[in-house]
Amino acid sequence: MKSGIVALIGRPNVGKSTLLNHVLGQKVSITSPKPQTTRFNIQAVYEDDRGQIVFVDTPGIFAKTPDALSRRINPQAEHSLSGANLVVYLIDHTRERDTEENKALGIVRKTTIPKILVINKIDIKKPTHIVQYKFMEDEVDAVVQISALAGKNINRLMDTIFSFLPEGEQLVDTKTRTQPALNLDSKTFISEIIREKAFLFLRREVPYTLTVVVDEVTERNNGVLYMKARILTSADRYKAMIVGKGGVMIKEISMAARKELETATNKKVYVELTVETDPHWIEYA
Ligand SMILES: Nc1nc2c(ncn2[C@@H]2O[C@H](COP(=O)(O)OP(=O)(O)OP(=O)(O)O)[C@@H](O)[C@H]2O)c(=O)[nH]1
Ligand SMILES: [Mg+2]
Repeated sequence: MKSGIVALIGRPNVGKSTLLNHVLGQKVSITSPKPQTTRFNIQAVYEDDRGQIVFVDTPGIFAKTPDALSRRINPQAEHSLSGANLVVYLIDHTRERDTEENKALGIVRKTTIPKILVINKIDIKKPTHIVQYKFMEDEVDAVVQISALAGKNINRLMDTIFSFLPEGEQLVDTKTRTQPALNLDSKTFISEIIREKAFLFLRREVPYTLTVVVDEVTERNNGVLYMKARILTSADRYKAMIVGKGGVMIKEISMAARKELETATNKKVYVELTVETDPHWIEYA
């Protein structure tokens, strides 16, 4: 069998997490139209009769690190490459190549492991800046055009990935772990789903001022999964926006999270969500 660790690298919003979810056929990593959705490396195991792949989804590489949160999450992508067998470098042809892209390319160039360039979002024809990315094709071992969202050419990409992986042993014993084998505990998974909904509904900078902490997950006698969580945010003005007028925003976030968590667990879910101001959350998040 073949086996190896595959790092998904690229600037924010190129579709790394969308691709991972599509490959696994299950949501393991949250996605949103806003950059910096993924904040830490997420590992998930893919298996078929060809072998086993440990995918590492990474936070998007960005050029500027203006705040403590960005400074902390930026090195994660680079770190993921240290143990990887293969890098899948994603680009978004609908956006111009910029300093951020150059930084991502710089990180990819530094590694000597095989590289696959993945041109994502080919379901979008216009706008396209694909010519700006052409030169990259000479620097990589293979190029595959895909749509992670529409599921186009994913099989071709998987074939290409397997073709570069070495023969080896199973890296993760999936029998002893829940499917899909993930490096997240259930509280972290729940907090990620809630954070995703906050990213979707809140505007401008608000998503970057918050984190989610899950305090309790209990299955009640009536079969309902009770989840108690807090959104921590850095200032009172953000708290007011997260709560919303008459509590409409927080209600919307918890309702959307509940729906998705019910689908994921196949149980009735009750989410009790509150908001707290805590300017120091970044230090211990
Ligand atoms: N049209 C189109 N949209 C896509 C495709 N892949 C991803 N997207 C969208 O692009 C946005 C960003 O996707 P993510 O998967 O969150 O991107 P990411 O690279 O993980 O972003 P970060 O975690 O912030 O680094 C989401 O709104 C996705 O729905 C695609 O193939 N086609
Ligand atoms: Mg992501």
